[in-house]
Amino acid sequence: MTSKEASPRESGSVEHYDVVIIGAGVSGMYAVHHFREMGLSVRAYDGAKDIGGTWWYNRYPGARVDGPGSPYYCYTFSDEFMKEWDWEETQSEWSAVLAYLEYVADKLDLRRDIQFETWVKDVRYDEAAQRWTVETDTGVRASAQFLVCAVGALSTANMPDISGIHDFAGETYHTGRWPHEPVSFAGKRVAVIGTGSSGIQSIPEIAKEADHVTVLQRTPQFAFPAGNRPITPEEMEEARESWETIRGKMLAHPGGFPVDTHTRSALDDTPEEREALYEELWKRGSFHFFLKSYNDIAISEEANQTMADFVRKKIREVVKDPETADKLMPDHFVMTKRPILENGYFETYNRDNVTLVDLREDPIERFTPTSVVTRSGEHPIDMLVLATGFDAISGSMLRLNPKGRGGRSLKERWTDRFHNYLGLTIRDFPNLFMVHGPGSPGVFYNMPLGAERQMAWIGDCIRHLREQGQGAIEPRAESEEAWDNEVAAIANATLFPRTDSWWTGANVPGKPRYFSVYLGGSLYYQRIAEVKDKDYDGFDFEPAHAPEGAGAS
Ligand code: NA7
Repeated sequence: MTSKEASPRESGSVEHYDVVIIGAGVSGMYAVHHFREMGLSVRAYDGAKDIGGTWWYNRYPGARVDGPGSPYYCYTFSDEFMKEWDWEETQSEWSAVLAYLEYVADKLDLRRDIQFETWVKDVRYDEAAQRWTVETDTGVRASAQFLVCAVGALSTANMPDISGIHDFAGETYHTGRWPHEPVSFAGKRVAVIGTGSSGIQSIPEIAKEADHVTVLQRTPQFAFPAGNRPITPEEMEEARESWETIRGKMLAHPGGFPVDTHTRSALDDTPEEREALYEELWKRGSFHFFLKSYNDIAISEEANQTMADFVRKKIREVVKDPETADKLMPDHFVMTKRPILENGYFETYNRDNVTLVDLREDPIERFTPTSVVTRSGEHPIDMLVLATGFDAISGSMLRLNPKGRGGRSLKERWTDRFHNYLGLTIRDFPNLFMVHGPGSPGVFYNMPLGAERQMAWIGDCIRHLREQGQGAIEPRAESEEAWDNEVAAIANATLFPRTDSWWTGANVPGKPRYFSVYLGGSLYYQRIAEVKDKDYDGFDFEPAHAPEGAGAS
């Protein structure tokens, strides 16, 4: 690396770095390590008290890895982590994931380059200096040539705007901002709004303790057995021994998981064969249902129907009251909302202390200080749990709202679409890089691995810039348009855009409604490598105004 200084300089009250990273979650932590290894001076800022991002905030009861799970929801860049860290369950609880991230942070001494409890309130590009200026709520100001936004795809809470909600006088919690102090449900009447992953994970836990739980459901969901179980020491040992092969498989798989890609259509099998396979995968639990079944569930309506019918039948088998079971019947294409792994969710409706309100038939009219009122009547409550999700994928970038060339804000650029190139860069915002933002596979890929792969590209780009004596890089308008078309073409060949979901922005009123994730999986990493190999095809460069590293601010 050509950087002359790996430690920051100070001028006046401004600290100077090569790279400022916003966010110290899974991606931001890796960014600190990666750019530091390159010899760059780095500083990360995070509003939380410590590392973890999503895992710092989402500590609601029942919160677990809601995907293919441990031990593969992990960093892959260090063999040592795999050798040393023992995962204990296949669907680790939030506290276990946080413990792993704390171990990584200690091991790499990451915290010395992260400033916690510091909210970045303004970032602006200084065109003359070719640098970003960062203002924080603690008064710390920084300047950096590169800005890496690891702000979280699921970080900005979606708060429902319901009449009287602020008048409700009882305890109110959003699952994505769960308190660090214990929350007691004992003897309380609790209402939960939302039946996505967070609602479906927390409702069974709350129901075990609460006096009564009223579930306010807008959309019934497909949920699959999590199949959580302990990982035996032998299994952990086996994973360690075959780590090289496993990592190779993760890199090859479209979603970044160590399984073979499925190659059969659901329609190639007879109904009996399909039933047998679904039954087997249902028993195994976890994401096997998607990763090891058929390749056209998200593409063909007919294939989709076979899986959807199977799951609906399973829900009916579990839920004893037929009226409640009716309300729980999902009617969208299975998999086109984020698949959910559950631990006793449907059984919870067999308890006497749980009531399901179908908001499609019986909408919320208002809150009072002591109740929620739906069309059919009043439900007195002591506590409100908002499991209402996030302004996902683009929301945290818009909350940061960087100001680029000419002081133009991201909110001004992202009115109709989340314009970007490669899911990494945005025109008018030179030297700014997004991680897991719109236009990238983000939430459709194993996120720690995705962060590593995106960071490798960003690091190469920075190196290229410095080696070529360039001061700034920025995508062309036509590159953004072509990328947008590519993202749309891949998505439109599937059933995903046809369902209202947080993937399509439908959960947030007023948000542009379209599928902004790059669905091509590992193809994405080939595409960004091609761009790099063609000397950053589609980008404009600007020669450095001042010698490398010499900030003008
Ligand atoms: P999700 O999956 O977005 O779920 C939010 C839930 O809240 C969902 O059932 C929504 O219904 C419901 N919701 C949202 N706003 C309202 C209002 N205003 N009224 C009634 N119901 C509402 O968020 P999660 O936190 O559960 O999970 C997010 C991701 O985190 C998850 O997918 C994993 O990747 C980890 P809707 O379906 O929009 O009708």
